[in-house]
Amino acid sequence: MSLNNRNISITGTTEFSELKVTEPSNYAAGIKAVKVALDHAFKEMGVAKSFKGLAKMNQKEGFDCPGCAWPDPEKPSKVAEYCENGAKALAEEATNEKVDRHFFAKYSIEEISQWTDYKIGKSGRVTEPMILRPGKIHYEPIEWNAAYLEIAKYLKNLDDPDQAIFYTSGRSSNEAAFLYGLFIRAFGTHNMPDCSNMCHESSGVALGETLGIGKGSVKLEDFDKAEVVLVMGQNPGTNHPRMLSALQKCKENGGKVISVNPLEEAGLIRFKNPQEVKGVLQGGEAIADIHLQVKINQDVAVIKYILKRLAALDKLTGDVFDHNFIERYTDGYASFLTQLEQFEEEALVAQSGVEVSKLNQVVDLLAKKDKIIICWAMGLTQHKNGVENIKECINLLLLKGSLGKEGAGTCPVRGHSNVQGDRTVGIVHHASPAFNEALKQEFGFEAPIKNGYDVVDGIQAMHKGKAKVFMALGGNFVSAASDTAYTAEALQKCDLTVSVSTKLNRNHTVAGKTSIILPTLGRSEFDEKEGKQRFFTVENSMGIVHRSKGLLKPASEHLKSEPEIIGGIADAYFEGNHPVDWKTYGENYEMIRASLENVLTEFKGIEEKSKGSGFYLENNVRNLDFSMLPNGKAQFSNNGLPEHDLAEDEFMLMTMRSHDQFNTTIYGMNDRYRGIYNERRIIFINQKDIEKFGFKSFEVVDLVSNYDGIERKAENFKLIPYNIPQGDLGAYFPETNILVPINHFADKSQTPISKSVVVKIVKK
Ligand SMILES: Nc1nc2c(c(=O)[nH]1)N[C@H]1C(S)=C(S)[C@@H](COP(=O)(O)OP(=O)(O)OC[C@H]3O[C@@H](n4cnc5c(=O)[nH]c(N)nc54)[C@H](O)[C@@H]3O)O[C@H]1N2
Ligand SMILES: Nc1nc2c(c(=O)[nH]1)N[C@H]1C(S)=C(S)[C@@H](COP(=O)(O)OP(=O)(O)OC[C@H]3O[C@@H](n4cnc5c(=O)[nH]c(N)nc54)[C@H](O)[C@@H]3O)O[C@H]1N2
Ligand SMILES: [Mo]
Repeated sequence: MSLNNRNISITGTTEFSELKVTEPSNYAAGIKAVKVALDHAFKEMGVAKSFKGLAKMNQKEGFDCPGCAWPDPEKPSKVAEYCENGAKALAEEATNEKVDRHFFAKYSIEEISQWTDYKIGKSGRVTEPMILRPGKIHYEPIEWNAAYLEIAKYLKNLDDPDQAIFYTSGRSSNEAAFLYGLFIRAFGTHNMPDCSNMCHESSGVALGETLGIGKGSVKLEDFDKAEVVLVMGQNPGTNHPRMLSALQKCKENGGKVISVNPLEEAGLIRFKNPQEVKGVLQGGEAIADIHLQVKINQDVAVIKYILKRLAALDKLTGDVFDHNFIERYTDGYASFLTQLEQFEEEALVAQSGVEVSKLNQVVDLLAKKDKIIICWAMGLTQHKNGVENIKECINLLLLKGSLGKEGAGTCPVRGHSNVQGDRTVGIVHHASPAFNEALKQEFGFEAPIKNGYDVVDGIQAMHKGKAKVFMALGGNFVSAASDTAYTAEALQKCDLTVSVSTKLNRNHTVAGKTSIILPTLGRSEFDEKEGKQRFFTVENSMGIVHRSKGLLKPASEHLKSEPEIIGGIADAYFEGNHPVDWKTYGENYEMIRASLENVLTEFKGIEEKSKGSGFYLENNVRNLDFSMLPNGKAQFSNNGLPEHDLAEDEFMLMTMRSHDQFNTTIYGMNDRYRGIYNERRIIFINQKDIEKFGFKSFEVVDLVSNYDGIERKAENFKLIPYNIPQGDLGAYFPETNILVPINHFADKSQTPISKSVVVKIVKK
């Protein structure tokens, strides 16, 4: 694509490597996982650094794993508490490869953009601030202060603060995110798109409307006591491997696990815990007792059927639903039952694609139990009806009284390691009068009262020229967001794009007229000021706030921490004319925390309480306090079934993660558990569909989506016969993001429909 006089590829090469396919694995983890973890670590970091880093990951006096947000066990672990993919996340951050001024002098962004995401990422850590001047294709070095002044110049030149957009990816600490949000509000906007908008926003909206808090309610120990855990639309063996230990414990205590997924993911079949003898020498633990192979986006049909059967049983016995709970704590039961009656059982079963006998097994199980946990992730959130998918899960929990008690509750399994914390401390595009008032009390300035852009609105604003400066605190916006071609144009139209990054990524090539990269410390790295080590805090998926302290030697002596960078930009912008002393705040995390606890009282005592295992933030669901909701009650909801009306030759595509990637960071080319090696440009398809349409296994095809008359094409994929429902397809993102239309997203949460994209397969 040629914009700004630069010829940039938005996908990189679409050539194939050497695909090898085997049978999918029927277990996750085991000794093989330890070997693969160490192979990655040794290759990227060398042996000594690997052992030093891995020994301190997720330990009390160590650093939080830069991978997912699954919590640490309460009891300190003697052995290292990490998983294969946590080790890869660390290896990726602590790599010895460097991207410095010589690298950028050698490679233009035009050339880098031709590479695969894998190759771009493997180039390594950015070591000094770099600037790309208008019309140029090579980044050049720039001093830190000059970079701050340049950014301030662009911000001052805007006609209106709403012409700037400030993105956050969920790896930033609470301290960095709080300071960033503070600066953005002081600057005068709520344009704070966040990776959550593409991730668990549907969960936040659904949970907020039904239970009064946008977070989950379970604690880790609830898994020990749960009688049933439903794992819906989530692949824990790859994306939250440490969750498998929690499921294993649940099973050992007699609990049952049900998986609801179009694929039978390895981690849900069997788990070989590498930290236990039986996991290493014997077969490990079987995990899912029942697997419901739902068709893509038919989860509401599954739950509706189950609820209909349970309601019929309850009519007979009166003790299947928790009527005391319903009476005391909920609103909308009668209306919910009336709506439920309108659905036909047979139609629900047909629509779900699941065998009725399996559904009935789940009905029998749930009828007698009330300690139920529902876990979910992107398989539920990234659809047009993402919010309703989750509300239907809440209906089940409300009927069974499975909230506010041991072994029961909601468990949206978060993605990035501090995505939940970033939200808690103020990275939100909605204006909050209470938060604004608290900021005024603490800092003496008025924050804007207007809502800002989320990811989708932000991209459209840039595309229309309404926003001209884009800054990202972490992430890889162009590859993560939907509609790659449109998003790339939007970014390239900006006068200035700024990325605060650890590693090189595609977003640096899809640059605005001017582009700046500010290299920052990773969380595994030693962070000090005048000889004193600094720590920061994070919040995990279950609302525990705790410290994280890096220990590895930073990738370069020129790196700055995220708060220092935000403080530097704010200081250059305000030039001392603001009640906040930005530079001092940026350097002094204790001061940030002292202000944080004044603004958000649930953080009171954070300086001390964040030690060791940390402390739980408030959670109204745990105390069954629904006073913030209509009538002071938790809310039932009436949800419909999604309508897709696919033509004969159309498929439903889910875009998901391989076992060797962290979002847009590609660790390697394998998807070991699914039996795919050495290739990412593949499509999982049912064998019957291959035959029905006269394709051949491994045939090379293109994928085309057509929304509102606009055709989008992703080229060169190999068809892989796989155990997936007929009519459904699976493929990896970011390669397939080019197919996801910008203007199709979940109602209310605006999360792109990355898990239900209607596509056709086009022969070459
Ligand atoms: N190693 C590693 N860890 C990660 C990440 C990573 O990329 N790599 N990413 C992190 C982030 S940001 C996030 S948000 C999480 C993501 O964690 P997941 O949500 O587990 O990630 P996905 O690969 O998108 O997997 C979605 C799962 O949902 C299933 N699915 C798809 N559509 C449907 C549907 O309609 N219904 C149902 N029931 N299931 C469906 C897919 O088959 C797949 O198993 O992981 C976090 N942890
Ligand atoms: N089609 C499709 N699209 C999706 C999804 C999907 O399932 N399908 N999933 C969506 C989801 S759930 C999410 S969360 C988004 C993810 O969207 P993002 O968060 O924007 O993407 P990441 O790939 O996680 O970002 C990786 C980059 O972050 C930088 N980085 C890493 N660590 C740090 C750090 O500590 N500090 C700073 N400043 N930078 C750092 C590195 O430069 C790295 O290249 O993608 C979304 N996009
Ligand atoms: Mo995510």
